[in-house]
This record gives sequence, structure tokens and C-alpha cells, in this order.
Amino acid sequence: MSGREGFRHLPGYLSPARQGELLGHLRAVIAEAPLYVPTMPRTGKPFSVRMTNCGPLGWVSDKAGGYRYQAEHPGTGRPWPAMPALLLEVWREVAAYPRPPEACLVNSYSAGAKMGSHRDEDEEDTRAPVVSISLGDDATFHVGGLQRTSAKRRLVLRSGDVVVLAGAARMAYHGIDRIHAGTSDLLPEGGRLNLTLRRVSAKSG
Ligand code: MD3
Ligand code: FE
Repeated sequence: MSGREGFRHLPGYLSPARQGELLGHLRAVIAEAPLYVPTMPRTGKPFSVRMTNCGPLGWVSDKAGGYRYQAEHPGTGRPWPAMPALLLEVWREVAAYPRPPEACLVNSYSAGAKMGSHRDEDEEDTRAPVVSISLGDDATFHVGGLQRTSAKRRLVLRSGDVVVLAGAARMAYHGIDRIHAGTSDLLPEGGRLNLTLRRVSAKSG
């Protein structure tokens, strides 16, 4: 089966003004819930991407506990900051799903960072779409099919782009191959921020 069905790329969906507004909210989220370096289950190998979350639940990973969703920041022990209203608004506009997102994972890529091919399968509600928002430098992204060996398509995700993953695409293998340093002026420090909005539980909320 192909991962094409249900894959929607909306280039430049967020205007520069909305990107700037969103960045301001993210600065506040990061001040309250600092970016941290997750580690791989069992091996403890560090990710090259730093992460934090906002919303009722956040995705975390560490050597002892593995991949999971939890309500608290693993470093501070405090609840994740609330999801900015702008993110709930973008979800309402593009997700075509009756319930609001429960988790917003914030991935921070510096110039050398990447994310290996994987599937998002830690959510109970896999009928809900995943909505991704890119800010900052361009990234080469790949999306394949339901098997690791399926043919991959590559495309560049730019600041303000939104990707909606529904249907078959929701369970497709995907990853970030590289960041193109210096391609955006949005982040003075350079690099890329990616936000993924997700439903986690099948009921409630
Ligand atoms: C295709 N993030 O956090 S977002 C992740 O740019 C993740 O940080 C990448 O993969 C990033 O899990 C890619 C676009 C995306 C998100 C979820 C998908 C593409 C997807 C789920 C299925 C297929
Ligand atoms: Fe993913």
C-alpha cells in the first residue's frame, strides 16, 4: 500500500505574520518547558533533535522508559504548558477531525540534526490525523509506505508549510534527512522547529 493517500502538503500555509506570532508563543513554551535531549530506548543513544511539548500530553523517550506520552516534562516534573490558541486554530482549519489535539511535540533541529525513518505508532487514536508545522530553515523530508523498504518520495519542507497526515499516510515511514542551514531568517539562531499536533487517546478530551 502506498503512503500517498491522505498525505497533504500545504506550502506556505502560515503567513510570515502568523509564523512570527507562533514563534513568540513557542519562545514562551520553551522558557517554561526547556528543550531537552531525548535518548533511545534500551541503548540510551542521544537524539540529534532536541524536544519539548505543550498541551495535556507530551511525547518523550529515554533509555529506561522508552517511547511514551506523559503529562509532565521529564526534566522539571511540571505539567507541559498549555497549547497556544493559534495551534488549536490551525488544527480546526486543516484536520477535519472533531476532537482537539492533545499533544504538540516541538522538535528543534540544529544544522547537523536529522530524524531517522520511523512510524508514529505510540498513539491509541490512529484514526486522527497528525498535523505538522515547519518553522525556520528548509528541511529535506522523506515519506515512504507502510513498510520500511517501500519506495520513498523526498520533498523540501519550508517555513510556514503545514503537512496533514491522514488515512494511509498516517502510518507511513518518514523522516528528516537534512537541514539546509541559512535558508530562512525566521530564527535568529538558525535551525528548524517542527511542531506535530496529535490526538493520543481514543476517548475523552
Ligand atoms: C508522515 N517529525 O516528530 S513532521 C515526528 O519534521 C516527526 O520533525 C518530523 O516525524 C519533523 O514524529 C516530520 C511531518 C510528519 C509527521 C508525522 C507523520 C510526517 C509524517 C506521520 C506519518 C507520515
Ligand atoms: Fe514522525
